[in-house]
Amino acid sequence: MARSWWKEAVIYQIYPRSFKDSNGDGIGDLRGIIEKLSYLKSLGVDVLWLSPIYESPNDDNGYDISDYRAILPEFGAMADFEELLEGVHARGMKLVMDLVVNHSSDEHPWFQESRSSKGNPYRDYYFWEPEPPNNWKSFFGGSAWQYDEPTGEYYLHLFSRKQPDLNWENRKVREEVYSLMRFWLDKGIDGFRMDVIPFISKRLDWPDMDPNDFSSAIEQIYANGPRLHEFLQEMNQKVLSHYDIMTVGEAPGVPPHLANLYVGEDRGELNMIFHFGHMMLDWGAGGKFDPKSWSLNEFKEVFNTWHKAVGQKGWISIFLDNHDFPRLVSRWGNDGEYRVESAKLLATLLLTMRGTPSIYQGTEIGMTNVSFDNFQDYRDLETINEYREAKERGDDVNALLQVVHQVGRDNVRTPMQWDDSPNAGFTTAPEPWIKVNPNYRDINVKAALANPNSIFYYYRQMLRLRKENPALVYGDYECIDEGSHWLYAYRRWSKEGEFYVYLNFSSEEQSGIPFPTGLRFRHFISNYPQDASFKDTLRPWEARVYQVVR
Ligand code: ISL
Ligand code: CA
Repeated sequence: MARSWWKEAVIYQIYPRSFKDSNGDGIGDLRGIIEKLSYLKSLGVDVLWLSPIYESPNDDNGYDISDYRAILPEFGAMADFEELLEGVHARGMKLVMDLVVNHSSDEHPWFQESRSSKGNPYRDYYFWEPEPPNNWKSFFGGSAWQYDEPTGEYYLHLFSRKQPDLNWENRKVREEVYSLMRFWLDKGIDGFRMDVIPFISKRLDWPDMDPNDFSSAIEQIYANGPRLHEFLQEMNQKVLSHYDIMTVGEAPGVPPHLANLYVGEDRGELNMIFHFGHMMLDWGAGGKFDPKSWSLNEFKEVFNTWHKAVGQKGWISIFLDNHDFPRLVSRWGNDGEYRVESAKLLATLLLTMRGTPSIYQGTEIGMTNVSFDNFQDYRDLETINEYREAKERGDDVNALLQVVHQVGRDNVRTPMQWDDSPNAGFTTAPEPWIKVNPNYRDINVKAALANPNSIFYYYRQMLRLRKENPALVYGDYECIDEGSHWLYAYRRWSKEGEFYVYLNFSSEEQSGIPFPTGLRFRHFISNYPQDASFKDTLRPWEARVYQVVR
């Protein structure tokens, strides 16, 4: 398989609003990121992915863009961006930006024009229908079709009403997108993370969805539309192939068997995708606010299936949390008694998997979910809309609050915890835009840096080991635990090395680890002190990696 820098890189995702406020207005900004570049470099990550920093009315925190070529003033000016890019490059890192072109903001001039009259030249930049042609639901509640007064027609929005879907059938729309991509690439950025890219080609016969199964609708109705790959190939020929960049498509609704259509090396589309197999394991028929339980075996099956599907032909990116999902330690680990151990176990998983790992801000210090007592403290429109709808339906909003504590997106959007001073050192303002997690006095960067056994240093060590061992990047992968309910064990190997990974996904001590016979193991890394008496036993949330001595 061809070697590439973007396969060997590790991504760190920054949610700028919540990372670091430099000017005391309670909102994270670009100069805040500049202040922390040396910190990020010392962690050992290679690529910084910034969630959107463009001009936006912030209905969906920047995922609704009103000017693709301007920086949101709250975040800074273009000069700050250029300084940031220079600072990233000066430290030998790279910068990837978010490309949100399935939809724009309704405040984008294109949409302002489009809605103004049926004959406007921008009318075809969006989808307009005299009546809703189907029963599609928006991701953020309610119908995906919104009536618009000026022309008396309905427009399509798969996300909020303020995020109208762009019409990629229109060549002019595609050219606009390619041109704005070149604008940023010519400034020297190193790639794009592409928001809901599988959704850009619509099924124009407008089939109905199964109203009781939102998860299937994503795959069968919204994603993987008829002209999708034609569009991606065109984008690649016209733009991507002219630059040495990283492209990673956010790919909800893409099942494993379609993966290589996006990322197969012979396809000329994207470098890799973020798949959602594990991220939607706990979605019930009603979607994310209707959660169901998941099992470790289903979780492992996701990784096994994706590995087989992509094989030697394509590449994926691995993530266990991001700005849309709960904190990884709260979701897949134990954020109470075994927070440190389980966070390190998950770091071991993330950084020994095949695929380019992506670390979300704060995960490197083991930040956890937050439980606000009051809906008033939530900021995410998804949560706010769900609350409003639940009230309208007469549902028990206290029960919903418990669900929000588990799955709400604000779990990962509370400010980055830098130290134990007020508001976690995120801002000098009395009130940040969203409240800090009250556990910041214990969980913060300053404390992590002062403790040699911290999660931070474990990440740093794991990042270094990954870099030193190409077998962990390019090597093959095979799950070897035979369906255990507590153990996730696998092997990674290539001509350059061989590793066995054992992860105890439980809060109990477990024995009976199926070590292979006839191999000489050398201890590689572990999240507990080494102790011969535990040779055949894994302590709660213990992660142990062995290297085969040849
Ligand atoms: O956030 C989700 C569930 O709570 C996902 O279903 C999410 O909506 C989906 O993965 C698409 O996400 C992306 O596009 C959205 C934006 O709100 C998300 O932040 C972004 O990551 C619309 O742009
Ligand atoms: Ca600020």
